[in-house]
Amino acid sequence: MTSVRLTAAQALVRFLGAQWSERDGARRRVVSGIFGIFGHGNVCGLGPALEEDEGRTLSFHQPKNEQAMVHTAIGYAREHKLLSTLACTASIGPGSTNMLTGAATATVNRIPVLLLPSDTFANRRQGPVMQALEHDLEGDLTVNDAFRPLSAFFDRIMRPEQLVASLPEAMRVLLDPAQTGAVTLSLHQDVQAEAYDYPAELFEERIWHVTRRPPAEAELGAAIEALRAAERPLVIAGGGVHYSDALAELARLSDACGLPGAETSAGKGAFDGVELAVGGIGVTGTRAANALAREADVVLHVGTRLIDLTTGSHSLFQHPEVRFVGVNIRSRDAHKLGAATVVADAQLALRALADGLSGWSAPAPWRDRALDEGRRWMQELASDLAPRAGERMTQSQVLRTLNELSTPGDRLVVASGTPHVDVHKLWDTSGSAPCLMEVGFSCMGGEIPSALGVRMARGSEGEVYAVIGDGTYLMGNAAELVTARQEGLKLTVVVVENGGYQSIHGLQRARTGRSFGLEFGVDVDYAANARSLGCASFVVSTLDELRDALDEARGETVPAVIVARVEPRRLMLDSGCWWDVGVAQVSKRAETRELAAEHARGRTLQRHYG
Ligand SMILES: Cc1ncc(C[n+]2csc(CCOP(=O)(O)OP(=O)(O)O)c2C)c(N)n1
Ligand SMILES: [Mg+2]
Repeated sequence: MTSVRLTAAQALVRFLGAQWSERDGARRRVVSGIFGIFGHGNVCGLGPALEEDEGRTLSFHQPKNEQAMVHTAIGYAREHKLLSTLACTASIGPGSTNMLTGAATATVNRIPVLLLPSDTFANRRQGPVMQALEHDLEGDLTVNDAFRPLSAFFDRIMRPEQLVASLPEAMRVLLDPAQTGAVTLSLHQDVQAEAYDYPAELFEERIWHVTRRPPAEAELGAAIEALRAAERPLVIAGGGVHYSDALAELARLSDACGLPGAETSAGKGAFDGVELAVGGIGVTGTRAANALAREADVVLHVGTRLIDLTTGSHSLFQHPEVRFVGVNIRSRDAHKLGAATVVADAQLALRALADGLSGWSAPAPWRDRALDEGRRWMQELASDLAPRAGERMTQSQVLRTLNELSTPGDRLVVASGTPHVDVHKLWDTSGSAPCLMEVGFSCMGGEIPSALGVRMARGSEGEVYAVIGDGTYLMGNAAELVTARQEGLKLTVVVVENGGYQSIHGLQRARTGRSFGLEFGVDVDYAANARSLGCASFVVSTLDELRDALDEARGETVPAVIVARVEPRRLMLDSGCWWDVGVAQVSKRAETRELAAEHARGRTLQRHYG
């Protein structure tokens, strides 16, 4: 057996450069680049290995914050439909723990990212090193153990030869759509630099075939039977439909069988161009989708993990005999709501369902109902979007304008605050930009770095927009605009200035009747801040100014930031879907007690679906 003498870090870099994914005949690098901030934990171990990587198989990029680089990897992986991602290296201690929120975002949303936190010395000759945890009971515990519950796969590399077993396992998990998430290899700083005679085969090119799991006949039969019995069927499409590239199959099923279709946040755009599309579902969805959901007797959920925003905290489906059919590559998700399950790739499962349902269609009155509800929602939306006397422009008008001026080659990234709520309700993807919504973790600060990842994946094509609130701008990761400049990557960020954490403020006022701790009360010059980071910046207070700014921003080569000053407390029309939050059972204030009691009455809608 031939061997190659390398440090663990060199072996890691060489291995990653030889890994490819393949699906439907298209090959991509599993990990095509690495983001990193060096500290003493990785600067002399992984650092030289990257610098000396002669083939430059891994491009190196320097972010400004470790959490941000994980979000960048998430955006990159989503744009590549989870078939390619980025690695992230951080120094021991705070550099590594800064990645925890990113790890959680990736794993909660089932998005592959490769995390390489640095760790203490495996040999422990130094005594407690700076940043060691020194746990009283567990001598081998370090702060990096916090990654364990947040990772789809975790391994601590305590000897260089462990990589021979660990690296292929890391690749397997990254590319398994039923298991993927943050894959974390915690690298002791001494081990990174230690040499070993690695088997040469480890570095041979390897193609990881990402196969599509076909549906099992028995599951398919039961699902078809359940759907054929439906009088009021509804389909809910989640992010899995996008990752599986199953939009055409979904459209064919819906069109052929007259199935109304609703989208989760991650599934936004899944029913693009479909006649019976009724938009977003759940708490942030449309009244049309929610009206149908309340009466649906069979709900087919595809590629969704059915979080509370989607199901209205298990209150949305009110038909007394409602049944569910779950299509998902993850068995756990397929089984949710007591569904008849089809554990399979969405594209194959939807194709098989359409074949099996051939000749059957949902009753005409229900199809007409979907069209009526859709029309009514459009009217309600139009009147909600109309200017009101005495009001400044609203966030929803800003989004509608951006929607009108965007093209299918553009991308929109949203994750938190009212931007994600409003985009789910009003953004029309047909003829406009597809949306990447991260609402599974809804991480404030994920947007700009994630948009950067989308831009890296797309090259120079189109515009990549991130729409964020002012609170999100202040919370952090706006410094990634500097990274964008360094990398020559163009982004346009729309910062909606409403003077506070207004989404939560709206919730607070609705559930407690109070206003406490959520508005800023100071002015901030966001445009000047963005300029200081080297961005082109604009401040707009009218929709005409916004149109001009968007036009100018398109022509910019540096990142652009558009600050939109909107009516501060104006929220969009509600979705008609109840949502459970913990409300106070005791309060000194009568209004809070009344609102809490009203909220608690909503709990009578909650059901156990099996
Ligand atoms: C990292 C993080 N912290 C806290 C929250 C809870 N949260 C959700 S929205 C929000 C306020 C967002 O404020 P802003 O970005 O100004 O948007 P707005 O609500 O005003 O539209 C908060 C605090 C979160 N989602 N993410
Ligand atoms: Mg705000």
